[in-house]
Amino acid sequence: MSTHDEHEIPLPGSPASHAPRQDEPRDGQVLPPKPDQTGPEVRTPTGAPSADPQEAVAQQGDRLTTAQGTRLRETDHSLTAGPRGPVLLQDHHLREKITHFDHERIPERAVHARGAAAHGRFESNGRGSSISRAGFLRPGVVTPVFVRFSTVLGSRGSADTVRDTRGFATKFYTEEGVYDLVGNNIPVFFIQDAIKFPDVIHAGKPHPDREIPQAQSAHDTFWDFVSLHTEAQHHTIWNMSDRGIPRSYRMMQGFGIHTFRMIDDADGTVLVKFHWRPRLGTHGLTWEEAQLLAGKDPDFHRRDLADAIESGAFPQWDLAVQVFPDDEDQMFEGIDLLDPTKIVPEELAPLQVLGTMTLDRNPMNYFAETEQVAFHPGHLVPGVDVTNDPLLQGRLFSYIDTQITRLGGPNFAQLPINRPHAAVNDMLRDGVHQSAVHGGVAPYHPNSLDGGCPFLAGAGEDAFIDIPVPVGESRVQRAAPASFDDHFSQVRLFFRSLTGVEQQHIIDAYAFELGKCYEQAIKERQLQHLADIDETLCAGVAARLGLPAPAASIELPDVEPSPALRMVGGEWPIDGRVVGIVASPDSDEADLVAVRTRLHDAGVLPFVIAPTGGMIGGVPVQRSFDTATSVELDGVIVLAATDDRRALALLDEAFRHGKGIGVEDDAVSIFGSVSFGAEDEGVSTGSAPVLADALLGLLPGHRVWERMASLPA
Ligand code: HDE
Repeated sequence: MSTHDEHEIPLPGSPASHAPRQDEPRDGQVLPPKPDQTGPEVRTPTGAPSADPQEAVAQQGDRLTTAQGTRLRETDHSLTAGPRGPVLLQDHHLREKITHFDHERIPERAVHARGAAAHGRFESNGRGSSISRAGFLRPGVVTPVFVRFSTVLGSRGSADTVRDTRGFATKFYTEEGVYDLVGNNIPVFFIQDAIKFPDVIHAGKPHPDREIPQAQSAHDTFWDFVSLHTEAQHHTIWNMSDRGIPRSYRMMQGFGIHTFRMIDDADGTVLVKFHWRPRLGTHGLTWEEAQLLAGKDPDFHRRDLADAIESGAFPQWDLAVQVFPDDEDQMFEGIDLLDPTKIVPEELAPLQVLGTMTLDRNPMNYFAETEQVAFHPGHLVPGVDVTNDPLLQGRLFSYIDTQITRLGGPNFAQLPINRPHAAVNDMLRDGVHQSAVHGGVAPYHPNSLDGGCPFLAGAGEDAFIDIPVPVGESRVQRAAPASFDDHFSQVRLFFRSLTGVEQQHIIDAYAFELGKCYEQAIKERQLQHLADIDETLCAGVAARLGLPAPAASIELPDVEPSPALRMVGGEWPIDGRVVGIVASPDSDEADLVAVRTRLHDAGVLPFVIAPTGGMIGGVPVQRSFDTATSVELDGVIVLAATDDRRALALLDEAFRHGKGIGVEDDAVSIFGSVSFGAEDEGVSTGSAPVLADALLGLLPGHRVWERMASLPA
């Protein structure tokens, strides 16, 4: 054994013990810290930059330390008895590092495991003050928010673009405490009573024997449940529509689903339903796009949200409410407001906008923020309260309960992302992961030892109040009210309100999902429900399954369509849309720069696509033919003729998915090799600037709908 080995523990007085410390500058030996390692930024618990060093939560100083703050010189080699000897148990750094790693994962959420989130702010326009005393709804009040979007069924590593409901959960850090609006992108739910939640989720999750399929509803147990449980038919048809495969989290509506109660300054109450309206419009993928993306970019929605925010295309939503009188029967136009499987059409109760939310900051750390955030529909502030909706009542129990397992104890409200911005003075004490150091000796009420503190809010001070709503003189029972019985007329309302192309997509989705089931009886049972919803719907799906279409078994009234339910139609801002520019090293650089600049100036992200990576003149290539995919693009401009099959496939897909395509005059020879021509709808030819303008004219409509197959009018 060499007595001067570099990794040997030096004895006092031996030459090695005089070696310079690693952090002492030594010529050519110490690398400067990387830019993101120089003095970490000081941030508040929820990640906002702060000038106050007391608010720092992690990573003080720029030298590596143990968890106890002892500086380290070495972290790449375990402590061994000699260069080839065994590792010593005394290596506390090794053991600390590995032990911590062994416990890095926490249980994923039982539902909504896969998600992405962002910070932002909600600015109130003050209109809510007439119906609610909530401080965050007063005129001009700006409240920090954290929003987490999610799928429901898949596990944490599943693909983003699967057909599923999306979670849309918002945490408002108001001055009166945290308010959580824990909603979905679909305004109704599968079930009317929380007691059935484990059933519907067990049915939707992978089969217990082989644990397949992942993150899908296209399997027997799901369709077994929803066909046996007719109240699920309404939510299910929304899932089968393009709402089940959103184009982007930024282009999704959000709904509180349940009816909530608002309380004004004079204790007057109204009932409300919450809606988030995306400024960019509500848009879906096509099913083929969604399937391709699940393989080519399983992180598509997560990436889209982060990229848009990073590039300054901050997504925005208006928060709106439908308002109803708080009558004793809690019905509106024959619709039971306590039934979470029903909507109130916007034509009957228009949306009233209360303010606007802007998401403008990506999380700094996925685990600390997106994974550890804990929402709960019972996180309420003065002025917003719950109703007797039996689904909501069950949720009020579930969320805290699940966090105790998921976040390892009852103190998860102390995690930085969950900490209220309002002052907290509770009497909750101790427990696993207690990180507060509470003063005083009397965490009970009333007390005299701590001078009576904490005191209760006095009359005239704002505080949460329990409104004495009547509960009637009922007897206990296990049954739903008769007003929850109609499971079909709003399903019909949804289908018949949509455009032909949206209806066709619903037929395609049922055909796929039921086509993946093995049990004939399940398909037939579901076809019977489709017959009761709409004859054309049933006939379209039955034909694709190769089964006879049954006749309707119930008589439903005709419905007044609700055009507000349509996604197709209208023009929308195009901020953050992505356009591919197919070019080659032979392309005219001036044309390329002109197209790029024109798109960029319009708020669109231009991606230069070329046979290989590198540069075209001074322009960097973002995607090579190896990495480019049609499904991340909203339109394509071709500046270079090509016969590469990958580029031609990209163009064919873009055409099939209804995307605008522009082909420069020099590149028209591609028409001989693709499935479309210059005369097709939404395909233009001409000079580079003309093509950019033509495409910018198409993007606000989301797709060239004329090209997509539609039900006959
Ligand atoms: Fe949830 N739900 N849920 N849910 N939910 C959870 O809480 C539950 C329901 C929703 O991004 C869980 O922290 C029950 C409706 C969202 O962290 C859990 C019932 C709506 C999220 C739970 C429902 C939602 C959850 C799992 C039937 C729309 C993700 C992890 C009564 C209004 C929040 C967690 C995030 C998460 C229970 C029904 C929305 C198990 C019992 C209806 C957006 O507690």
